[in-house]
Amino acid sequence: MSAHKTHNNYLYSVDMLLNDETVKLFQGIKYVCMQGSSDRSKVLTRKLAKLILGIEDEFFTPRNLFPGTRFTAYKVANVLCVSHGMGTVSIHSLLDTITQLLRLADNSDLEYIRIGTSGGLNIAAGSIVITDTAFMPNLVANYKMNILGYDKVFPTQMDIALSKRILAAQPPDTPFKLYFGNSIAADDFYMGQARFDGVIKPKYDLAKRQKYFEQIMARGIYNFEMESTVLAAFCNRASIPATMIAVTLLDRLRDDQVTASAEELADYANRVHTVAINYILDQVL
Ligand code: R2B
Ligand code: URA
Repeated sequence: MSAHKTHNNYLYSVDMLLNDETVKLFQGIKYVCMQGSSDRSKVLTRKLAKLILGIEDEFFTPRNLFPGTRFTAYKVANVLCVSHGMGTVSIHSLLDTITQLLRLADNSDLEYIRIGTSGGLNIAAGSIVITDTAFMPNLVANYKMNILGYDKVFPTQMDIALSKRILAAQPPDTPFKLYFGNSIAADDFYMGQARFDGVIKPKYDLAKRQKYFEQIMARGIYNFEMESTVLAAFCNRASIPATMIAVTLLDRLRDDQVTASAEELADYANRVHTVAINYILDQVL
């Protein structure tokens, strides 16, 4: 690594000193799969090891490439499976950090795919939504960030070509519904997603919430989650193709609580992995 490439030699969020040895670990990456949970990232890494490299589970122990405990990164073939925590603030730091690292490691042809969970709007639990454009909770299709006291807005269109390639890689007999539409990145899981089951009693009532849901659906938004705006905004500015594949855990027109059984939730988590894996295998093999 040459000194002129960066003015940082320590990446705080992942507690990593940059030197030839650490940067080398991140060479040869094309696909970056991002999930909130570190455990789910490890599971995906194991599945990919088996499918791409033919390595059985008992012979493969994914190794976290980050020394810190906040985020994790597991590498398998040309895929990096990283965790990003919860919410726009968390994923933003991870996106910057991982992009610095991947660029230092001379990866120039990258694709970022967030593989997540969400609350659906008027679609069956267990459906998959691939995001076209991410909306803020005020129903504007951009990401607003305050820099030096000034509000700045950034476009939040995901990479359509990447989303289309992912859709095209799915078999015709996929046993769940796949939608291509918009998503909304909320500020939190409770009032930020118009719930009634948080600790603070909301001032809105069911009728007001229904009106909000209708305004959301009128914009072609299929699901609530908490990171898509920043993913799109950051990747647009960094010129990295990015999209999001999210499974819905419930239909928010019916429920606030996630009532799916442990088996159903495990099945939903597998679905979203399967969609990403179908794409990566289609490209890699
Ligand atoms: C989906 O699920 C998480 C909240 O439970 C959040 O990270 C998201 O976007
Ligand atoms: N993740 C969310 O952000 N919202 C939901 O309703 C479910 C998962």
